[in-house]
Amino acid sequence: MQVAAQFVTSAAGENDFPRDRLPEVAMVGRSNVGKSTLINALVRQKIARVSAEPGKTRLANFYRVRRGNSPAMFLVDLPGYGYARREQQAQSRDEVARSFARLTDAYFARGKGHPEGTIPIGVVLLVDSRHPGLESDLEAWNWLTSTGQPCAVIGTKADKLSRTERTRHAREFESMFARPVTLLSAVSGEGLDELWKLIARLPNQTAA
Ligand SMILES: Nc1nc2c(ncn2[C@@H]2O[C@H](COP(=O)(O)OP(=O)(O)OP(=O)(O)O)[C@@H](O)[C@H]2O)c(=O)[nH]1
Ligand SMILES: [Mg+2]
Repeated sequence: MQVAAQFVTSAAGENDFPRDRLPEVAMVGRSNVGKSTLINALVRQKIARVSAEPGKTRLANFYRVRRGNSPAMFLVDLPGYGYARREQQAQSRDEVARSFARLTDAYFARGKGHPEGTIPIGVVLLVDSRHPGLESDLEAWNWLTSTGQPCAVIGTKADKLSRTERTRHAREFESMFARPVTLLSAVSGEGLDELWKLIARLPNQTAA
């Protein structure tokens, strides 16, 4: 299916968020989990910057996408959590966590209380398929679900798993998040169609 996609803006805070009131799906996850790579795989273009060095995406990047005849929407690449730049270690990790929290708080606040009505926002938490059970992923999940937005979890980099790991990790993720977790790969393309379907319905779903 044809996908049209363009970069719209990089936002450092609420004043920079786009004014178009389109449905949005935000990609959230630890630094290096594969958020930007996944957006590129979904739209089959290199629009999101992927770097060898983790922690590069420090802003909320908005991409306007249209798949086939579906209505236009935004995919949003949010900064990764759990990462402090080496040169910023003089600054505490807490400060990095706080600046991440400020941006994401401002981002999720837009879903609510706007005079023109709420913006439908869905959240996809990305977790690394190789590493089930990370405390930081569970904390992120608990925080995201507490925002009241509809949320889903997917596992990235499934191409790196053996068959036995795949079965075992899928089970571990399922018990961790109390729901099935689709494992997919930006490299092999496995699971991308399923993710598109999820993206289309998530923003208008009621929160779990
Ligand atoms: N094998 C494999 N590697 C992947 C996959 N997705 C991403 N990667 C690799 O993982 C690394 C991190 O990917 P990014 O897309 O930059 O991760 P990110 O979540 O955007 O990272 P930050 O912007 O730092 O938060 C890159 O080296 C990617 O090539 C995947 O599905 N399979
Ligand atoms: Mg990135």
